[in-house]
Amino acid sequence: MERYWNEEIETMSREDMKKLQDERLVKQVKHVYENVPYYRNLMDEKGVKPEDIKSTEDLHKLPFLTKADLRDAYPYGLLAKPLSECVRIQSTSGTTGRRVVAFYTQNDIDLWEDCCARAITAAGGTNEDVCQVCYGYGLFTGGPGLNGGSHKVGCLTLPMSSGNTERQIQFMIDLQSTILCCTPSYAAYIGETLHDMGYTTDDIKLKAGIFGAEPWTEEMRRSIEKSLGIKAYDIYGLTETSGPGVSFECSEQTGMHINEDHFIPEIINPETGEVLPDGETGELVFTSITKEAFPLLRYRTRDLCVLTRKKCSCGRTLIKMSKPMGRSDDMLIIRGVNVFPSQIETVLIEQGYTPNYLIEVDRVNNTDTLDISVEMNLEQVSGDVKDKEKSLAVAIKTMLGISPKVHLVAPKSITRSEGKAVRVIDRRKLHD
Ligand code: DLL
Repeated sequence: MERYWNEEIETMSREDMKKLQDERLVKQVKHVYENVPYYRNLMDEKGVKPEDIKSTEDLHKLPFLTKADLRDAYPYGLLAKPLSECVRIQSTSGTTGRRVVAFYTQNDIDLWEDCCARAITAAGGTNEDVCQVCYGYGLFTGGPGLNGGSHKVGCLTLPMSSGNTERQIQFMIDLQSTILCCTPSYAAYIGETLHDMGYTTDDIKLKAGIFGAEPWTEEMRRSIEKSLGIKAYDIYGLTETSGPGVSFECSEQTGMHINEDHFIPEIINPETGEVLPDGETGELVFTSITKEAFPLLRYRTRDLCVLTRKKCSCGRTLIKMSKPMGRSDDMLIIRGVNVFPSQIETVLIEQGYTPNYLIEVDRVNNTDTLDISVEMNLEQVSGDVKDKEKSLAVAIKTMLGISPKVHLVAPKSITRSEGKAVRVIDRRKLHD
């Protein structure tokens, strides 16, 4: 039987949800206009007043906010509450430019943790569970968010953070963890280490994993499910919108339900900003209608996905977003062709390779080059490696339309990830 954390909200009729969103949106726009001069200026420039926003139908009248605005306004420029009412900051793990700093009142933390509790409950979590949280703790939102959600549900919470993988497994066995929360790439690494240590899935009690913070494919999902003997659930979010828990997967595993009582989603054409109908792929935009300290309106996530309102077998009425195929700025343009690392991952796993790979792009004599190093497992090492490289290159060409150079490399030679995996090195950027 499907469990809900907040059945009333999660299964609310569309009419009631719309009413709730309308009310909250009107209030939020007023709150932002009155308290955030930066956004007030943007609204004034566009000639929009809070009174013009009466319902979600008026959302399109509001200006967008982008990461560039967050950088401009760093650190306090988008704060909508006095510092005396803020109790926490979290920040992005970003390596370029200024970090994004997000602020929380106590109420913001409560609502955020509540969203994570919904995700844990949808993955089957109850107060009988032992929940091992191996997302990073600290400024990154993964650890604190899932930790708070796990407490709310009443799970015995193991605040492991990432790293020290053999110790993770020892705790998993000794304490009989039933739920694992980490990035999918770290989950794959934990699965691999479990088997390397001589254990099997019979030695652990895990039943579910809650994995997110980076793009991962269906093929990767199946591979993790097999190596850990679990059902793997996706979870999505970003620092700017509090962190994990903006959306989460249910037992149907066909996309993530968005917590629409807190976040109104839109899909736009990333080039023109035009709002697209449900079912079309575009950039996801969120308006947070309950956040007090850092309430972003029409924030452009740069994540590309599709929204669907198809009825879900779990009974939730919350709209669903597809797995983001990557950020619009993660997309590689190689010899004029759009390439997402996730497309390459799909082919590799389908062809029986490990999810350990590195994509390197460069420009030689004005031509883009694409080199993909793929790790073999022990059985793959025997036989004609050159032949295998050729046939993998053909399979990737069929998917992408361009030819890569494939290098099959020795087992364990590609660095494992304990957080967000780095799968692409684009050297063209270094020459520019
Ligand atoms: O990654 C928050 C998070 C923590 C989500 C733990 C889920 C689990 P940021 O570091 O700000 O926040 O990165 C946000 O990561 O815009 C997406 O591009 C990507 N991302 C997050 N979840 C997913 C997912 C956290 N399930 C950025 N699938 C987002 C694909 C994801 N990409």
